Amino acid sequence: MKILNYINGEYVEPLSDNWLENYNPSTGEVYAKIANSNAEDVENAYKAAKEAFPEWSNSTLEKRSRILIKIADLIEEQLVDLAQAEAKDNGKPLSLALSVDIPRASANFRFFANAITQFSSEAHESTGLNTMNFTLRQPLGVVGCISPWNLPLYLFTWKIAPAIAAGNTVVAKPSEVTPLTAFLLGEICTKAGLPKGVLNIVHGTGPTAGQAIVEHKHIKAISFTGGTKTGEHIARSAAPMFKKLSLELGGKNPNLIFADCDYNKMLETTVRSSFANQGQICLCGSRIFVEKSIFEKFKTDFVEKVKQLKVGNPFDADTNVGALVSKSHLEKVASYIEIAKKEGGKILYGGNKVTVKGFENGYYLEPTVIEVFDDKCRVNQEEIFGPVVTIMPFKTEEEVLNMANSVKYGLSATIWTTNINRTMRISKEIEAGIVWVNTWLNRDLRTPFGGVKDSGVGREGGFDALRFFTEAKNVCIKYE
Ligand code: TXE
Repeated sequence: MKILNYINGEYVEPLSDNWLENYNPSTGEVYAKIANSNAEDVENAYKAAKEAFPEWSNSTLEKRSRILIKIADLIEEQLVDLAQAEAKDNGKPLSLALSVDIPRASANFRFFANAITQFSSEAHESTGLNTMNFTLRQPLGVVGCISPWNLPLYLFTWKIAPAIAAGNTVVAKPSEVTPLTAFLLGEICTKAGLPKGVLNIVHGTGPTAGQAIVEHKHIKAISFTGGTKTGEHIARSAAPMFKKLSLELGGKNPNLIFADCDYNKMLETTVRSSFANQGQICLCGSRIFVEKSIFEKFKTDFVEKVKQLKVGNPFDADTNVGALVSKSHLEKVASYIEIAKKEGGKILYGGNKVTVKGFENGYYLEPTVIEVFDDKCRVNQEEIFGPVVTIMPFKTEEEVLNMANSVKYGLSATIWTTNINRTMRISKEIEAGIVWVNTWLNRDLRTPFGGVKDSGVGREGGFDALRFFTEAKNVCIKYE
């Protein structure tokens, strides 16, 4: 199988005839070749996008909205095929792709199809001066969208949908580790009647194809989700060109568990927030802080629940934890377990690679729970991005807040308490872009999504995304 670029509404081979190998992480086998595109392919994608821009940016909102809804419908119709593709390409449980990834990809298009019809700009009347100001919000032109491997179609469409809804045309690159569903999206867009060149999908590596998008002189904005180091590199390349940048980067999110919480609900959700998608979600709560009075009970109950998680092949209906995305990522995550041991952490459960019968070469790891004794240790400070969590007790609100804020990241935080005063105090003081109280991964697509500190800059979601993908222009009219 060949994963081709989608440029100007057609599937095309990379000009260099260079290919990468695409692995199935649950078996460790290569099952497809991926176009290894270079700057020339990106240039062709840019040209198609540039040509499509005038007509698309002047199309009616009704037309754009109708096409986006059609794309959403087609994704829904192809739910099972797309979910199977995602599970095969990424290693995640099929059940998760069926219930979360693909429905959310469809929801992204449906949401922005509606949002664009409600997006409006401001007017400022300077009373007494006979002046009227209004703001035009115009699409930027050709924009770049670069996405990671953990939630492939989900995050790819989270960028593309608002970009095209706002009237831009796009050059997009999915992760070279999980390109399959992005490849399938091309055909869906054609079927939905998206005009040629509005969305162009280029496959290839970050340093070559990705970098060519970032460095392209006429690509006006970059919306990126991925690792913090890559984000830093992209910012360094794009900032001198004065491009608009939205960077959604890593996280090391704290869970603050107080003794007065709804214990059972907390326990169940904390298992999910620790190990969903093999812990490979930037929003996973990888640092668990528990109030001292319930710490021992929590440890026992949590480990008991984690033991019940079944590590297995993504296609088994009862699999809870699938394969990690790649061999190199498995090795990276496993190396942190060794670091934890050296640092004096106590492995309460897991820590070993798993051999799954019939899938012996897949990249499986036990869900791992580590008790740490110093919140400054590396496993508690660095993003591991796998099925590994740390736990620690705390005595006071002040102490836990200090520990929660002690990392360089600031994406999300989860607080478990029934005390409304404490909820407010912590929500205001915690360094995070998203705070969940008594819930996790509860998303309303209208809300601003993004992080502080090394977790990125900018906000996606709702009108924030539409503002990012448009330029505000003030028009000031003096009248007599
Ligand atoms: O991501 P990369 P990687 C974290 C996680 C993980 C680490 C590294 O800790 O272990 O990042 O993962 C493209 N110019 N997250 O290396 O490289 C790349 O091709 C332009 C958190 O796999 O950041 C891919 O499409 N693009 C995260 C995308 O960037 C470049 C999700 C992301 O890949 C590029 C994934 C360049 N120079 C990993 N270099 C989250 N926030 O959810 C790479 N890319």
